[in-house]
Amino acid sequence: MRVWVTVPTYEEAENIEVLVRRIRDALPDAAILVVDDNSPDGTADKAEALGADLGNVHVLRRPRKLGLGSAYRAGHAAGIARGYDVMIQIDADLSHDPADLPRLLAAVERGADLAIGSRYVEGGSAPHWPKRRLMLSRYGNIYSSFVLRMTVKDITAGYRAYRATILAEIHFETTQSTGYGFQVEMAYRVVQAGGSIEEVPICFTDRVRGTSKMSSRIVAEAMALVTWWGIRDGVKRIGRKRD
Ligand SMILES: Nc1nc2c(ncn2[C@@H]2O[C@H](COP(=O)(O)OP(=O)(O)O)[C@@H](O)[C@H]2O)c(=O)[nH]1
Ligand SMILES: [Mg+2]
Repeated sequence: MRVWVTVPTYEEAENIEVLVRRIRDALPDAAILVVDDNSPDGTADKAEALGADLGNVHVLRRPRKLGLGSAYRAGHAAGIARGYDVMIQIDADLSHDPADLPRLLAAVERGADLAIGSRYVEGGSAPHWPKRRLMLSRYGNIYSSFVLRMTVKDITAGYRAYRATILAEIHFETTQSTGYGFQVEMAYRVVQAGGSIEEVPICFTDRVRGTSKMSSRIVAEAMALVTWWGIRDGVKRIGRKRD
């Protein structure tokens, strides 16, 4: 299968080179796309220089910080337009270990439409995460799975591999989330479309260099959207029962 790896970046100049090299080591034939939102620290220039050296590394430069969801939409769309079979997304801050890429890909090759690198299945972990972040993530997951009636353990995880056909089927380009809610929205759509999801255990190591772009606004957006989808689809279910 031809693999397209999207790396969203905002101020990851300290991480991008190590990350891209490790992706290349793990999946030598995969194409890599860095989607950079005009990082002031010159991340895009670094990625471009690296691409000239390694080959098959592309850079999409966007004019300003447009959000993580929007970066993934652009990255996956570029891979689909070029006819790739599997679209992978991985954070640039080395919290997702590229050495896990073959296992993620293998899950799709075995038949999964979406493989999620999961912290919350057996064998998964997030050992160095500050307690506050871990709690936020745990509660976010519990809330989302309750409201959306999903059994996925790590719905907010950003380390993923999608089969191209499922992306087309769920019309991923029409998703609404600008931030982290994108992960939930996409997993929810896959389930609604009858797609299969496999959670692959990973050890999530928190970033060592650079700073997190997580903000309370992003959390609020995700919570509001999840609540809205839950209500909207709950009303639809009741309507169907009445008919
Ligand atoms: N292109 C782009 N990348 C982003 C944006 N926000 C975050 N990222 C990237 O998305 C990934 C996850 O963000 P991070 O700050 O590590 O979030 P955290 O792991 O939840 O603390 C990293 O690779 C960031 O550089 C954005 O607005 N645009
Ligand atoms: Mg991070």
